[in-house]
Amino acid sequence: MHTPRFAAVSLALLAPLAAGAQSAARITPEVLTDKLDHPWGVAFIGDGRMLVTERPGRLRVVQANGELGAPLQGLPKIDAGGQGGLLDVITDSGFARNRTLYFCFSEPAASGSGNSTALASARLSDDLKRLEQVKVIFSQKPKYGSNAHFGCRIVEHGDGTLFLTMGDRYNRKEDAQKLDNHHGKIVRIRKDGSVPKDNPFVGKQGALPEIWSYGHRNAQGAALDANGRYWMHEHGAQGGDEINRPEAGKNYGWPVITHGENYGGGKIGEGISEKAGMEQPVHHWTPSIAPSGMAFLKSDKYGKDWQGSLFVGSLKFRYLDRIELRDGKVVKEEKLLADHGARIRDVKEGPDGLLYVLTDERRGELIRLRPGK
Ligand SMILES: [Ca+2]
Repeated sequence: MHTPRFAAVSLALLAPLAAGAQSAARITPEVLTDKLDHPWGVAFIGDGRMLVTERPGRLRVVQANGELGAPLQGLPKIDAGGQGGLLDVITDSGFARNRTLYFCFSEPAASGSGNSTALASARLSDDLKRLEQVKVIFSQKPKYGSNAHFGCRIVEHGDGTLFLTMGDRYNRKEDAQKLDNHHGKIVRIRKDGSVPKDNPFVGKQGALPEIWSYGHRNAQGAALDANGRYWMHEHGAQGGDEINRPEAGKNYGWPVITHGENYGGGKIGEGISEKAGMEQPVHHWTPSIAPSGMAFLKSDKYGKDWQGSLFVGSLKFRYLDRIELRDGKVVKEEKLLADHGARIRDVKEGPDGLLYVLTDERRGELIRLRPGK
């Protein structure tokens, strides 16, 4: 059995931030396991157990003490490689009754080459060893030959629909402004894969009816806030990573407007950052932090002033960002886990009110953040 390892948070690294020392003392990272290969998403299935995806194409049950189960049987064919593979997983809001989960992955084309992001539902077997009734309920169109920008964060909305983020596939950024494809979009579907009648482009000639919002680049984080509103963040290019609160039918600007530039310099699109008919982000990061994972903290386990904070992982700068919002604007950011030195892939609040973090490494970790030293 794997013994959890404890590490103290260095106060020195967090000292430049206002109130950083006070907050740093508030968490102790408890590494439950470091035996995950590029873990991407974590979901909670009761009794302290979790489901964790590994990008190469495995889904495992992890016990409360960090012990890993064997990979679950029953996954569909996955086109793993580059940024693609088995990506996010969530449990249904009725999981305790129906044992249903949803996962997304890079799906190979049925024939020929190419892939795209797909979303599947399944039932977790009673013995926790396999997936049953696996059904692909949505496939991003078109299939395309790229191993980048799959997006792939799943959120169940309060109305029972599923929101899925999808990237622009890196080389197809112009598609993000066109409604005849799913590149650079957020889609909203029902749990059986059907299209809700009140989706914004239902009945519009030439538009795919699953689309909720468009003009996105590559979103690897999404979450509901305490009021049930849907938020997400997305990678910019060089600079211009964004937090958005996508609303039905709206255009979030990529690649026409951005606060970033091309890798190595040079303007993107029209080289402008605002335009009529295109939404401004709630917040943008330049330089890019390469965000992944997103959670609004509901519990007061870390003190009242952390309750409601937004947590976002940084892959590039290797920290967990705690973000305070007021009136829909970012008023404060605080770097956590900076001395842990790992690319943060996902962050979720568990049923115990504690935060859980995945690190994007070959020996990837599942970390529980314990309150206090
Ligand atoms: Ca934008």
